[in-house]
Amino acid sequence: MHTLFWRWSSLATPMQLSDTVRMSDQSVFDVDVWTLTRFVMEKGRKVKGATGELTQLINSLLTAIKAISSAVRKAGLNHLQGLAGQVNVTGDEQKKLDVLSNDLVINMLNASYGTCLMVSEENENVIYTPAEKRGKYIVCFDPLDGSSNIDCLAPIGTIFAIYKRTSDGEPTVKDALQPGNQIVCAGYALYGSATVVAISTGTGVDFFMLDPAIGEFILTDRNVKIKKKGKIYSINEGYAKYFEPAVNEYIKHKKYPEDGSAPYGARYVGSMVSDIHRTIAYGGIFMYPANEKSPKGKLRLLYECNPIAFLIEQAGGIATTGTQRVLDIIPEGLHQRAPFVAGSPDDVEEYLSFVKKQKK
Ligand code: AMP
Ligand code: P6P
Repeated sequence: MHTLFWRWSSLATPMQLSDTVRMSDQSVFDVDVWTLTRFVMEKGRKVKGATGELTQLINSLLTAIKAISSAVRKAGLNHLQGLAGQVNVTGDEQKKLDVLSNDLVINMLNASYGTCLMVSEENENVIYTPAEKRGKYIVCFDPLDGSSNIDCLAPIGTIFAIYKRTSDGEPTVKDALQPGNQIVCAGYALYGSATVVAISTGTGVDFFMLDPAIGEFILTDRNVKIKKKGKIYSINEGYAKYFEPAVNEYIKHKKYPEDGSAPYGARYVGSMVSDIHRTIAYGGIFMYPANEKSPKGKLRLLYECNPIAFLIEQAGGIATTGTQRVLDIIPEGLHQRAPFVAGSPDDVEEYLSFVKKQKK
């Protein structure tokens, strides 16, 4: 009798049906399913000298993500929506789900014995792993990004970036202030119509969908690549009054193309993970540039810009501040902001041509 994992054939990756057992109701039993846990273990086993610490850390993080997914979907029933009354480091009022998600990630990472230090959007200072549980990794994360969308049930997400410590002895804040080009692993979870994890350890991006029936993330898209050019631009045009001229010139070009091409579609959720996942899946450009009100933009470098820039580049896209590659920024502060424009290479290059024109 097989140990049976089943899922709807529509989610199946193109695989030999010999690996699955078709049932009368058209669902299929996958007796050799590729879960994210298995995928990460397989990758780790292939690395000479790997101790399994990173694998254990990633799988512990997945436990937190599964629990957050469950909490997000029950928030209305469990009265987890609404304000927790506290205010986080960025001055946003903390919602109960924010606090719960932050605690889940911190506890699961401490329990992984893989981290020595963490940076969370919800904590002003670094979080040190208790000495007896320390490993060699630093994790920068936003436990629940887009939380202003919680009460209207719009998609929200968790974002993380994992670095290897550079110091010996006691970990310090300096271990967390590494440029994004040092990232060992980065990913996001999107709590949307389904829960999906996009993850990369530097050899491409893979998508995994949560199958709630078995509580496992199932591989659905292998080595995802972003389109060279898309048809969607994504920016909060409510700030147009404060944008630099090049940004408004670029947006105008997308709406009224002078070359006879079709105008782009506009999409903006206001939840970075949701806007980015669509950009990777469909192509196009996502923009949160600097503006008069926010000279460095709004998005945080360590736990929004860097992990997303890493994934975008792994998918064949470009992530820039408008003047430099996001991943090359040398961080100076835990919660510093960075202008962020990312997506299909042809679209980002076209935006940069408008920035260059403005400088002349
Ligand atoms: P470890 O000793 O298990 O923490 O692994 C040492 C290094 O091997 C990590 O920093 C990664 O660069 C690589 N590595 C280990 N496990 C994995 C994995 N599951 N996927 C990709 N790379 C891995
Ligand atoms: P605005 C959510 O608060 C967030 O940090 C990102 O997820 C999102 O992309 C951005 O802010 C939205 O900001 O100013 O357009 O509401």
